[in-house]
Amino acid sequence: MSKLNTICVIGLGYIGLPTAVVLASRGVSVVGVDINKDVVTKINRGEIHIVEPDLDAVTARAVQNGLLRATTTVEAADAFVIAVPTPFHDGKADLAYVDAATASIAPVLKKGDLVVLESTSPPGTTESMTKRLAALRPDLRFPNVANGACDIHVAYCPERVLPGRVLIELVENDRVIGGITPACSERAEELYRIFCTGSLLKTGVRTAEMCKLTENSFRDVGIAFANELSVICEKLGINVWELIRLANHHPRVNILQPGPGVGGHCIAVDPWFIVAAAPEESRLIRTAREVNDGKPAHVLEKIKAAVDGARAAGAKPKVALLGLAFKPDVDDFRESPALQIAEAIAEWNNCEVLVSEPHAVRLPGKLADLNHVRLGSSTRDLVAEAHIVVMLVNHRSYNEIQRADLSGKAIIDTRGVWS
Ligand code: SAJ
Repeated sequence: MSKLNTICVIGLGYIGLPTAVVLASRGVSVVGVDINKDVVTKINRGEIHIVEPDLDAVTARAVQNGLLRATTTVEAADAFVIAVPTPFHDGKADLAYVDAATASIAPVLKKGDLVVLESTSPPGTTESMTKRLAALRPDLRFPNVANGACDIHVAYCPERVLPGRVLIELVENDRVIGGITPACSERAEELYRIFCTGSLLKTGVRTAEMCKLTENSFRDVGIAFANELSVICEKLGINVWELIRLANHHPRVNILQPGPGVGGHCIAVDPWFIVAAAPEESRLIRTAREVNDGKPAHVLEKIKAAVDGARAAGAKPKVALLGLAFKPDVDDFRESPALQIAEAIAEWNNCEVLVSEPHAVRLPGKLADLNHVRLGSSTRDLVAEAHIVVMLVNHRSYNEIQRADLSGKAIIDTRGVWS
């Protein structure tokens, strides 16, 4: 089988761009494709459009060395990696971007090429993609489970990297590779061997698709357990943080941390792919989603009670909200429960909202341009000014706020920082 000299990565987002850059850093010639002209222009200048530690320097080097080039149209290559979004709306996965990527590579495919789908996808998507390619290119033989012989190899290989550690985890994490046939898995293994130091675990295509969904659902169910415990403990007058610390001393117990809800574009979304594929059977997975999605409303009730209390005492309350990102120490606000909570409070219009978010230069979303919502630069000053302090995201920089700074204020601590 010929070497993979040129690789075309389609979708230059949170996964596609780092993958393209890491491949280029191993001496492979990479063409990155994105429909967004601004993204393409930026990358060709050696700059990046997302925030991820060290990605800027590695991208600049790859572009300078001539190994990474971005474009808006797909070009011929030895391998194609599809890393486009698969949003979930109205109870089902929207595969329009995968379909568009599939249609775009069909005309340039040649005998011996490899096609890998990385986008989070419902089981069966890679097989449908292969059938579509076969219909578009009747001159080439595509793989199917019944007939191993083929001109094009096709596999699914999910990404599993943690935002904030992408360049490390892309290289070091183990990867699951699901070829349509065993020969497809082996061909895809050649691609990941270029930059992965972790184990490359070969399996069937549907198992690989389901594996990604399973990993994120497992975490979602775990967080839901912690979130449900936090609500139970509140009712029973028990400190949930102490309870979890103690229970986790058991050698086979490892409870995750409660919070204001689950955010980000993966864990809050991927379990729905499983629920959509098997609605009747996915009882626990669905309930976990509902528990986690219900947590912001529960936090809001507590904040409302504190605001009503302060107003009854005659004050126009000032509420300090610490953190808006979807999790600590990132600047990503997608599906953020903290942002959802802040936007809901802003709509009440009955208190002044003081926001601390060290990772934002301006207020995101619906919070921008509201007179009664203010982004402060000093968290310490915001806390000093507030009647009510709400810990939403435990960014490292908030360690400077001690319990003593909160004396006389109502505290709603969703992360157990001061508990
Ligand atoms: N969270 C809690 N309690 C916890 C842990 C997390 O409330 O104990 C919350 C966070 O605050 C955040 C959300 O859950 O709102 C998700 O954060 P996360 O750090 O668990 O995960 P993500 O979304 O940043 O990345 C996940 C990872 N998946 C798993 O750990 C199984 C990552 O490896 C995946 O690559 C990524 O999803 C993805 O792209 O699918």
